[in-house]
Amino acid sequence: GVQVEYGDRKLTSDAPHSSPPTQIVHRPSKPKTDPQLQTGYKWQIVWRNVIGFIVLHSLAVYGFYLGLFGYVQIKTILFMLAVAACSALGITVGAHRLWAHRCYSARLPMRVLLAVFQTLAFQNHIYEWVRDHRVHHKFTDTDADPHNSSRGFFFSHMGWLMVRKHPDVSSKGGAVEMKDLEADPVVMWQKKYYLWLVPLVTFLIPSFIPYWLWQERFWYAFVVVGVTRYMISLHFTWLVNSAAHIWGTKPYDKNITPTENPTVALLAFGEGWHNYHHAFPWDYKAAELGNYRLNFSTAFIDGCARLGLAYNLKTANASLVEKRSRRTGDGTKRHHHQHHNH
Ligand code: ST9
Ligand code: ZN
Ligand code: ZN
Repeated sequence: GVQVEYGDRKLTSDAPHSSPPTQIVHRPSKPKTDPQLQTGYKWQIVWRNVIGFIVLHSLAVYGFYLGLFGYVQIKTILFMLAVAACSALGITVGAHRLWAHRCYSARLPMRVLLAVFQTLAFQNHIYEWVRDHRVHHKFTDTDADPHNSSRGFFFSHMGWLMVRKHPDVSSKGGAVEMKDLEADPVVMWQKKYYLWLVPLVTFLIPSFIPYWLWQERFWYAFVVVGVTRYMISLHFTWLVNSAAHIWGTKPYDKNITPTENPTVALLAFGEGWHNYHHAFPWDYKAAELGNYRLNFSTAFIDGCARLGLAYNLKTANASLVEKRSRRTGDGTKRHHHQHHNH
């Protein structure tokens, strides 16, 4: 791989006039102002992923062309939207609110369905997705955060998937609890067969269905329903880590980077109310606002609860939210003043 310097001071030992690395490592420990300089971390590009993303983006541009200029049938486009919605639920309702945060419990049929949907999304298997996400919550915006937003928009959006992880991610992340997932046979089965499931579930089956059922060209279905749909949902997901850690208000906690971002909430099925989510990560709504405001995932969980498939739904009550907001919020939340009418 290619080594690129990270940080603003030179730490390489191969330069003849710089001090050998041992002297840096054994320096008497001072207050650590910049831990990156202490560890001598350099980022290392993973070209396999860079090339993969270039190919996928090129195919997605072609997919937009096929869709916008009428090369594919309307049925194929509608099917693409349905597949995209299922994969989004696999991430929001499944990987995120069920498996990463345990905001509610789900019966076996629901877990199986969510695992299939999560496989459609091809965002790593549930176990790896959850481990990265729990580490993100525990060490937000430090070097141990896999998509540390203090390294800029591009890194937190997709750059983190094209370089080796910072050593802190595994050293500190190793302490994160994962026993609950190891006890879930659905999660462990998907982990075991993930390499086989991805080509089949993410790409082949969604491309064959339009070909079999309404004689779409297989190649067109692959480009539109497989690749283009995948890239759109990846970018919408990534916006939660980039845009919703940069732009927006902080009504619940002004001391953290996550924000309330309605645009991201719209595109990411309700996951853009990210300041609230980091303040109350165990809330199954991942938002304070009621009436399913830009939050289809919450409506889906409520529907499953009505069918008896989801239970133990956890949510923060109004007074708890109010208290937190008054204590640490930035003042953008409308407080409900108590009216003394008598
Ligand atoms: C993708 C994921 O896109 C997106 C996640 C977004 C999350 C958003 C969350 C927001 C809320 C929900 C929003 C929903 C919105 C829905 C909208 C819908 C429209 N802890 O990883 P390795 C250790 S994936 C503890 O290989 P490298 C561990 O021992 C896209 N330990 O590191 C591990 O070994 P093992 C498709 C950890 O070599 C070892 O380190 N996928 C942790 O630095 C090596 O791990 C890709 O593009 C941890 N967190 O490689 C693949 N992490 O696993 C990308 C690691 O055996 N991935 N360890 O236990 C890769 O190729 C590589 O991971 C790498 C780093 C090159 C990025
Ligand atoms: Zn976050
Ligand atoms: Zn979360």
